Parts: sequence; structure tokens; C-alpha cells
Amino acid sequence: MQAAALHDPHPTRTTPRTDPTVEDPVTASDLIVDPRHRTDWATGAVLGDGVETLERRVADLAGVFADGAALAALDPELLVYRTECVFPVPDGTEGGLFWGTTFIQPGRVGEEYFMTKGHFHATSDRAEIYLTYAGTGLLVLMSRDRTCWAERMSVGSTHFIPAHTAHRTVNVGDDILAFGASWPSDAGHDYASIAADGFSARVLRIGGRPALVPQ
Ligand code: M6P
Ligand code: ZN
Repeated sequence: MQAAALHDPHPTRTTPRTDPTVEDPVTASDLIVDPRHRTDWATGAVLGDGVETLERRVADLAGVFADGAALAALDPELLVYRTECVFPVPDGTEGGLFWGTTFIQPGRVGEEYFMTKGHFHATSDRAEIYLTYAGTGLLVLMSRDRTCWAERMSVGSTHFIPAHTAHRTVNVGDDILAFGASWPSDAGHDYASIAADGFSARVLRIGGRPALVPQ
């Protein structure tokens, strides 16, 4: 068929054409191909070509939690969170998207729940979307005037992170918190602002329950 030879939508494909877990109800055609990635809705695991993983352990998180002594008492190798992400275009590309899943372990540093470092976007006017696959958490948001608030995360909760808004996720449950994220490929991560000034509130266990506590 001539048309198929003219257009390969996935010229760099390395995965098999047929996913054995999915019944194919579609007529065989070179113009209809399998997706390059799949997400396991139960766990958030991202499967497919070129998924990049990143791990953040206790040793990587100095200065992030309020109680430095409690952090120092933990095994430096203890995993706090990790990501499985897809970067289909080079970092910094205007008009592209990145996506992936973040998995935060259950746990605390003193009375502060395990959480991500958190960041503004380096290109500050870029937004982001989150979608929870598993667990319970809080998405802590902070505007440039340092107003802090949080949204509850549970399976299916979907969150719009506006431009110019720092974001950090906190696992307040007893199981892994897994959430998907997608953000513009020219957003970048500004960790320095958070390292310098922090968020204006922290999620602490008070009376056995999580509370957003102004600092
Ligand atoms: C989400 C996205 C990523 C981010 C990750 C971990 O998946 O927002 O961009 O890297 O969470 O958060 P952080 O980079 O703040 O540690
Ligand atoms: Zn972001």
C-alpha cells in the first residue's frame, strides 16, 4: 500500500507492534499502530520506550524537611520518592510536553510527612496537571506572594496547577501515593527559590492527622 510507505508515525519505534495484553479488534494496517507507552491505572507504572527513572533518597533531601535531626537519624539510603517519566522532546522545547508518574513512599521525618522537594517552574508562566492513581495525599500550592493552600489527593483526583505557583506533593497515607503529571517541556524546575525561602506552610501530623501549618 503506497500511503503506508510514505508515512511512518513512529519511525523510531522499538517496542513490538502488538501488545499481547490487548486484544486487537482493528483491521491490520500500517497506518494504525500501538501506542508507544502504557500507564497501569492501578499502580501508575509507566511502560514503554525510554522511560527514565529518578530516585530521591534521604541523602538527597537535606534541608527539605523542618526537622534536620530526625532526617539525619534515618538511613541515608532510604527511598522517599521516585519518578518514571517520558521526555519525548529535548528539555526546553517550546510546544512539547513531558509526563510521568511520581511514587511517594509512606513515612515521616519527625512529624512531617514524606514529600517531594517542590518547585516553581523555571519558565514561571507554565502550568501543570496531576492525576492521582493510588494512595492519599495533599498537593501543596504556593503563589508568588507566598499564599499557601492544599488540595486533597485520592484515587482519581485531578489537579490543575496554575502558572506562577510552586507545587509539592505530600503522602499522608499508609500506602504509596502515586500520581501522574504532565507539564510543558520548556517549564523547567526552579528548586533554588524553594531551597532559599521554602514553602510558607508545612504538612505536619497533629493529633494523628495531617494539618497544613503556616511556618
Ligand atoms: C511531578 C512533576 C515533576 C517533578 C516530580 C517530583 O512528577 O511535577 O516535574 O519532578 O513531580 O517533584 P520535584 O521535582 O519537586 O521533586
Ligand atoms: Zn512542576
